[in-house]
Amino acid sequence: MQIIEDSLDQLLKQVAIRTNAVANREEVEKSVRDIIANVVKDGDKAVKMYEKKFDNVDLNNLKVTEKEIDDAYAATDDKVINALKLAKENITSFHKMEVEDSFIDAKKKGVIRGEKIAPLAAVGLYVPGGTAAYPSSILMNVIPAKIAGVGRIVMCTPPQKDGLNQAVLAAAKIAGVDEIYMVGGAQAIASLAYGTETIPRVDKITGPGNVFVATAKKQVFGQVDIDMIAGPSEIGVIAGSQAVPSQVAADLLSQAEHDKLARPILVTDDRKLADAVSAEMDRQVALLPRKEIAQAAMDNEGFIAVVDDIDDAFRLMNAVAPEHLEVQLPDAIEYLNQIKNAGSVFLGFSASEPLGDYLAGPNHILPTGGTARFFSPLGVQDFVKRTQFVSYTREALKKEKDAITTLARVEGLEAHARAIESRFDA
Ligand code: HSO
Ligand code: ZN
Repeated sequence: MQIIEDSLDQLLKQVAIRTNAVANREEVEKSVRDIIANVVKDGDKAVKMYEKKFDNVDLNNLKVTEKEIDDAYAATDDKVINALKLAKENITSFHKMEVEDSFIDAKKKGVIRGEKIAPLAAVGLYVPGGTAAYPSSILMNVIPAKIAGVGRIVMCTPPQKDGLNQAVLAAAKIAGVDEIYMVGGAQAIASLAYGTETIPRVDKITGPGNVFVATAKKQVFGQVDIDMIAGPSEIGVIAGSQAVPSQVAADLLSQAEHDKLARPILVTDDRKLADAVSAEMDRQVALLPRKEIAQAAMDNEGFIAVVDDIDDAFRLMNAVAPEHLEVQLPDAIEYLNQIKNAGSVFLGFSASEPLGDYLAGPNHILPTGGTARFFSPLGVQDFVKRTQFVSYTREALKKEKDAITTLARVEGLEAHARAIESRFDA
């Protein structure tokens, strides 16, 4: 990978150029708009037409049957089932700690105020087709929704030439998905957002997808809620001289193999480590089944930056705001406060990123493309909404009456003022 050694100012400039979000192409926006309009107009008929057009399948039934799901589960290797169950246990115990409580306050005489947290009624999960259909991502999406108390979890995934991926169906069963539909692309997102005769309308759509899916999610936002728009995976590693080059290289490659536009980044204060990691990556990438993808990511997006000291490494990495950040330094936990922008942080020499992708328990649906500046990992909080409430006695209202009517009249809203005063009419 390219090694850059420069002043922090110059490196920060380079990072700013590299992390600008890619604009969506206009034609995609237009065809997605048409697909959504047709699904709204013609429902299942339009969905089947698009499945024929884009996935080349004639679908009679969009819904995957219970039997198909049970058969897939039964056909999945026990080792896979057990690994999924262990992952579920860890993800569940972690996400249970995210649950927020409703509150009620009655400190002021005659006044009750509060906020009630309640689950969304129905959520839709999009699972991409092909090799990007990850069983682990199903657990990561569904478990927080379940813990939040979501009543209905609907999954959409495109039909595949040789049938749906068994491990995906098994994961859906283990996670507790309620129903699965064989629909992909923008037509799936439109169906979930507006509902068809077969596919129910949901309140929120989560899950990654290609540019059509991402564009459709943006276009239906407001009709439904969506999670963040997932971009290619990123891994930032901050490592000092004690790090083991072969391990740093292996971790960088773990995310490089996701996508040709994945972003593996190492920032170090040790030029020798930079050279050794670069050499290791070249050696290891050649041995990977997905070497073309990983190599493209290294060439397109990857870089190694050599900085003066570890404080500068954190400054630079905060500007990158990577999806995953590994801190391969002794006493790594001591640096937690220096990390301002990162989706998920892996502390110490043994916390290799795939630990978080599969098993540790924190979510792996994370902000990418620099959006860790303002977005958070997917969690229980994403599947609830808050409703606030108040109750006042007449005496309590009397004390605030003048302030309310004053503000109402300053805004020229006489009926507001009179509504309050009506409680005190003789
Ligand atoms: N690293 C990916 C998630 C994933 N990895 C799924 C393996 N499977 C998200 O950034
Ligand atoms: Zn991964």
